[in-house]
Amino acid sequence: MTRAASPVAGGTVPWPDDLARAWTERGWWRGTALGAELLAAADAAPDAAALVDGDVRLTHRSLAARADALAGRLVDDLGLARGDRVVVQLPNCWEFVVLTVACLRAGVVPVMALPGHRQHELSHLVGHSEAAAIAVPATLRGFDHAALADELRAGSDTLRHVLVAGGPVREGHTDLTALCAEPGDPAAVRARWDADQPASRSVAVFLLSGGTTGLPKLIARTHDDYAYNARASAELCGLGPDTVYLVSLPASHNFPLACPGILGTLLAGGRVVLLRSPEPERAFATVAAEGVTVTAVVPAVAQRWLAHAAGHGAGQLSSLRLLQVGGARLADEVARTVRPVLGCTLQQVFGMAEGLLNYTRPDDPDDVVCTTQGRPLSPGDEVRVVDELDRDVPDGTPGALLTRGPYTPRGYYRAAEQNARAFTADGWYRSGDVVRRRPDGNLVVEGRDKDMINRGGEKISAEEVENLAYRLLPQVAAVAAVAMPDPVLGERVCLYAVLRPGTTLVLDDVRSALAAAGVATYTWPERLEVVEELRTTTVGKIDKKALRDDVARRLAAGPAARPAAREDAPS
Ligand code: OOB
Repeated sequence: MTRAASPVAGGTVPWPDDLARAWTERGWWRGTALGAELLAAADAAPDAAALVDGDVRLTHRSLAARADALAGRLVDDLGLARGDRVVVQLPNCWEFVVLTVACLRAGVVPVMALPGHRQHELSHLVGHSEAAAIAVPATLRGFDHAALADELRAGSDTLRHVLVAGGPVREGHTDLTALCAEPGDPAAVRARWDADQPASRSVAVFLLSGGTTGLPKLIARTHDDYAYNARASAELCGLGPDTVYLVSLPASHNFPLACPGILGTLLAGGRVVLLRSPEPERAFATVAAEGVTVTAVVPAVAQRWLAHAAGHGAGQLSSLRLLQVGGARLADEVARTVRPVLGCTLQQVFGMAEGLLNYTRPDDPDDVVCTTQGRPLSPGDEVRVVDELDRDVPDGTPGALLTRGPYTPRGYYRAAEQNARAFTADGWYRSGDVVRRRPDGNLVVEGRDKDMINRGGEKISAEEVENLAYRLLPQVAAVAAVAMPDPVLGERVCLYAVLRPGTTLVLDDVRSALAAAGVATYTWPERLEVVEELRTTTVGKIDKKALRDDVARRLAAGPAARPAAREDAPS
């Protein structure tokens, strides 16, 4: 039996009304639906290319018409209603963009899952969002997403529809690619949604938190705030109708989605080119073939591109104007090589799905671009750098970053307990990042005080890895997941374990148990240290800093101690 899900609005934490009014008066919030803004941008250059995915090329007119048509089909054929949730787990394909715009037009809320998520994460997302539908590829990298979607549907009392992109489509599933077809009467579908728009303060999309506590939390981004996020980012980056933006990071991540990403490029009347992975050979050829001007990568990918260019030259990148790098800390030495080796301007981006975006500006001096992670996007962004007692520290002193602003929500979706910890009473988000503010306002990320592991931009909750270890491994008496340094990805997961008497455990046991439980591969530990005890701090907490130092020492001790590293880089 399916049941009706509860309304989204009940689970969100709105901004104070006086601020919402002030931001509207300043023109940051436009009081319109993001889908309507996208269609207005499409009207300005209907015949220009908007979307390129392999052989598929859609004009702005076609993208808009397909999105409006799909919005109608979701409502009329599938019975979805405004405010219903759709978990979106698609690779970088044109259907992802049509579906996202369709959802924005109809007021159906996409929940932006990542392609790497598996049963463990997806069942949580479906359950917590009370999703009515899920969109997946049939198979991807050998994994049968359609079969998993069936399992999820069987285990859920809200999930009714499985939408499959790119076929083959089985009995009982809906062909998303077919639903994305051009309408017979574009003017009619357009008129319908122009006349019936979602409220600008309602939820436009759910992004996922990088996660420190357990499974990903949902971040409700409204039409007003997310449109501002994308529009202001596009303006800062100088995007316009001539922009050709390459997406090779997972499109559902905030960075390539709206910073300025897909949405910012479409709002600027530019063209979005989709690639399934940032693998340098294809990426370079695509930049050359499509005349790509802007793209976004994580530091690990930037390093692969730099290495590739060092070997093969950067001639194919001659159209590339701006390379955005963010998601994890870019080393200053690597930053300095971007212009000489790749021949384009570097932009560092220090952002979070929770809102705040910091950018170096395209015309900043080299010192700022290569040694800082930029400054806030909006004059409305408030940033505090504080000590353990939440007292402001002077510029130049590292402290915890707190933030509020016109595109930083005041709480996670339906998460009262976590909100009490992650947000102050007066609405500041505790980012968990340790930063230093320079007198010129630029921030330098020095580290973090949150229990998260940043594997090349993919965020892993240490607590979740530990919870799973306790649940799945009867051998363990105590565990701690910590970041170990890695030259390529920055960090990988190392698991420390104290075993019960008479038991043994090797890394393969840990990984097999996680595989059997359907846990996303990128979160699996890549090294196991079995120890007699876990050192604790004076207050009795596991001393993670000591463990991080310990594994770093062991790694430095020599190749024999290196982890059985997987070859896969972040995709
Ligand atoms: C981006 O968003 P999330 O939500 O996946 O992760 C946010 C966290 C930040 O709190 C910080 O710990 C880390 O990722 N981070 C960086 C960074 N950019 C993000 N740490 C150091 N240097 C940077 N440049 O990662 C994200 C969202 C929008 C745009 C760009 C990145």
